[in-house]
Amino acid sequence: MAASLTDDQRTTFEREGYLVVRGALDPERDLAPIAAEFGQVLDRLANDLVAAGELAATYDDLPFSDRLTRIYAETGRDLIQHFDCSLPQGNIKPDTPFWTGPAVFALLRNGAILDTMESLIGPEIYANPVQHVRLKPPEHAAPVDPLTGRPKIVATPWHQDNGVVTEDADETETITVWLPLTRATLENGCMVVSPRHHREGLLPHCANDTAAVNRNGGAGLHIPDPYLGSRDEEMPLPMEAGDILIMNRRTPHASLRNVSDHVRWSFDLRYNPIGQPTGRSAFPGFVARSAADPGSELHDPIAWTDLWLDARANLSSGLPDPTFNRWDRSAVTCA
Ligand SMILES: O=C(O)CCC(=O)C(=O)O
Ligand SMILES: [Fe+2]
Repeated sequence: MAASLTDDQRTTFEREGYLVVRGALDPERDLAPIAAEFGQVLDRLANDLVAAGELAATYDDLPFSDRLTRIYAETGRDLIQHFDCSLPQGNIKPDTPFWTGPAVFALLRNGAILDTMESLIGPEIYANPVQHVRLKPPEHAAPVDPLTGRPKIVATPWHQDNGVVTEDADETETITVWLPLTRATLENGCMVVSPRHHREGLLPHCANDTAAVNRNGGAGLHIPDPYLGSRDEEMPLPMEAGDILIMNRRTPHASLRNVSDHVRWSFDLRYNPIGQPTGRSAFPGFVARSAADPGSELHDPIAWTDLWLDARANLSSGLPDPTFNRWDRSAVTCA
């Protein structure tokens, strides 16, 4: 295992609930193909928006971040679903967009990431379907949420990843891997963690998305302020392309607002030991690595896309939406 963690790194991870591994990935080899693939997705989207009369020009002379910012600002639309490697949690239609291209699949199967996971959960590794790309636009260009009048896709509110899955996965040893495609800074909305609180169990989360914004400016499913540690414990984590952040499922974390002029671009992936519930059974995971049964590993990006196409067909067939989390919108802690 070329990229396995040292004993020191493992001890730090276990004590702090998170660890940043600097330079775990090679930006040119591991990240550039994703940027190229996303350039094509954005190109198609821009052409479709022009054809639909929603965009004046395709802006194909602009670099990715400027082009996307321009398109966010001009359309006022939340376009993230066109890029995300997951379906949304509800209202799924037969043509709901998502992106599960070969470069994204290669990232999920990245050897250095899987080696890191192997040093924490062993050699039987499942790629958990709770996975996202985040293209957080500069706040001045972000689409406005009609319900709240506030910009959308800005700060991610404080939460534990254990809190955004169903209860069956409470004891699943899910590890989160967060990685920036381009530099993540205090200004453009890097991650923030609350170290050493991961041993205190699952905290209450509020699902009420119109509630007062969380203390970092985020809205949506969040841990109410009284359950969070003190503000001076918050640890912001600026990161470079190539760095990875790994987190325990119970580490409280958030991300800052993007007050810069460019998009904060990241992926968050999750892995758990094969056979343990993922906490999102309506969505497909796959065996990423198995020493016991190498033949069960998924190596074909098209087969992966097919799993998501099947999920989309099932979830858009008119049955009630599955449950995605346990929180009751009217809970007293959320008032
Ligand atoms: O990227 C973000 O803003 C939030 C990511 C996150 O919550 C996670 O990786 O679990
Ligand atoms: Fe998270």
